[in-house]
Amino acid sequence: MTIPQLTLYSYFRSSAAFRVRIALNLKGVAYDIVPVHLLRDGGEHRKDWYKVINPQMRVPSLAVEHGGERRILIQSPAILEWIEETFPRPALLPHDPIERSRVRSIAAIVACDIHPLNNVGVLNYLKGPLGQGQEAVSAWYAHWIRTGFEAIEQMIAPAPYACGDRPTLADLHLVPQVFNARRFKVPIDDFPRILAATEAAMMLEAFARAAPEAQPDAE
Ligand SMILES: N[C@@H](CCC(=O)N[C@@H](CS)C(=O)NCC(=O)O)C(=O)O
Repeated sequence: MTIPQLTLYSYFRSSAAFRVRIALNLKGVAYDIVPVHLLRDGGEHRKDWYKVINPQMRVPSLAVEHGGERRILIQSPAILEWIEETFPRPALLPHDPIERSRVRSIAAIVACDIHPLNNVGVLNYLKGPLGQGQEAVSAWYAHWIRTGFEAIEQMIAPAPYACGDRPTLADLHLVPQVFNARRFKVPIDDFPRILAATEAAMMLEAFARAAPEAQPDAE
């Protein structure tokens, strides 16, 4: 198979982009990064040049160039599926369908029930049009992380990764969400399983190289 040329539109602190960086690193696939700053100058993701790439004006986006054709993928779950289907090894899902479903459910708690409530646009809407102060916004942020983590903590038994002896989509979602929690000083010390799985994953070069501080646009 000819390997497509990949360009990831990323922001170092974006946890959705972090998931995709981990997946590409685990698969050993090369990619270029084009940083898109979410705060500078009103947000580069809102500029016309980026809107052409991603009509939703969010990161990540993944440009796939192959045989003279350039296609853009958006939405990290859809991008991760494309990565898994295009580069099947190492697999990011277990073989057993029940286990696959468990992994997907942990990923979905993060991607569908925590992250969408806490992204930049939502927090700005709380602060701006809804007139909420920093204290209320921080409480909101912590509430949704802790609510999701309470469920995930009961669903995993690190061995050493969230769902067994290999990193899966569960770890790809969990680790960036833990980074976000720490950045916003959300108390998570009472989730020892989540912390153990995160620590194990971060020992892997693929995760460490995807971390916000290792990015070319890190500040
Ligand atoms: N469901 C989307 C979420 C993407 C998303 O919200 N990305 C954030 C950064 S982590 C973003 O671009 N926020 C910009 C904004 O909310 O204006 C995905 O998983 O790709």
